[in-house]
Amino acid sequence: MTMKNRCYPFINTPLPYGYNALKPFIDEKTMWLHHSRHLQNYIDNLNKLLKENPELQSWSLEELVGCYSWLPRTLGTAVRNQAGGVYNHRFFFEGMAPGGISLGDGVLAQEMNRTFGGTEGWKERMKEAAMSVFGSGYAWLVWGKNGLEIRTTANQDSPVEPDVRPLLNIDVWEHAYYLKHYNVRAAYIEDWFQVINWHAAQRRLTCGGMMGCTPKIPERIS
Ligand code: MN3
Repeated sequence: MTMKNRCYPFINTPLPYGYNALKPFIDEKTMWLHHSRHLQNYIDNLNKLLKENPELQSWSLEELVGCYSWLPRTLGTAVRNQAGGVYNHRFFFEGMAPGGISLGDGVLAQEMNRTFGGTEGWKERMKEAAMSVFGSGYAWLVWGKNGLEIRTTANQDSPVEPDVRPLLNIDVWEHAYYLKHYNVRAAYIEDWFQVINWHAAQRRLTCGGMMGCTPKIPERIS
């Protein structure tokens, strides 16, 4: 994502891979619908909201997602849902790559070993968390105050908070898997494990931000 796209008006940048590139784990039609329809809707709704609320046009996506609670309640809820939908989907798409990119042996690999006994132990815990989301939401791997943690969020909520650095997420809304995996969320989670971009997660841990290159949300926005 370019700096040009860090605040209003947001545009739907192309995926860093083709819609068919995650096959056979995630199918082309699902990726196309998910990116060009679902994410596009969130972007359009967010732009509309910001057009009506110009004081928020200089806020970055991370600021919108992390600081919505400072806004009047109705506006805050709308920002939380629409900006969250943009942030969470971009984060999800950037966290995958054709055939997956392995974890390697950097800092994140060491922390994965320390916390989960390696990626296999992590997968068990992550799968449990992703299966536990009732209805629509996400499961996340984040870097928190005490190291690596698994979290879940409902709807389009995001764990963008001071002292928390999101590293990976899996979208478990049904639209993310229903065409290929029908109602079998567990099979979709197993397939997602095959396309994780661990290089992106490592970058996010080291540098923060969605792409591993943007600053953390500030303590206070006036
Ligand atoms: Mn989705």
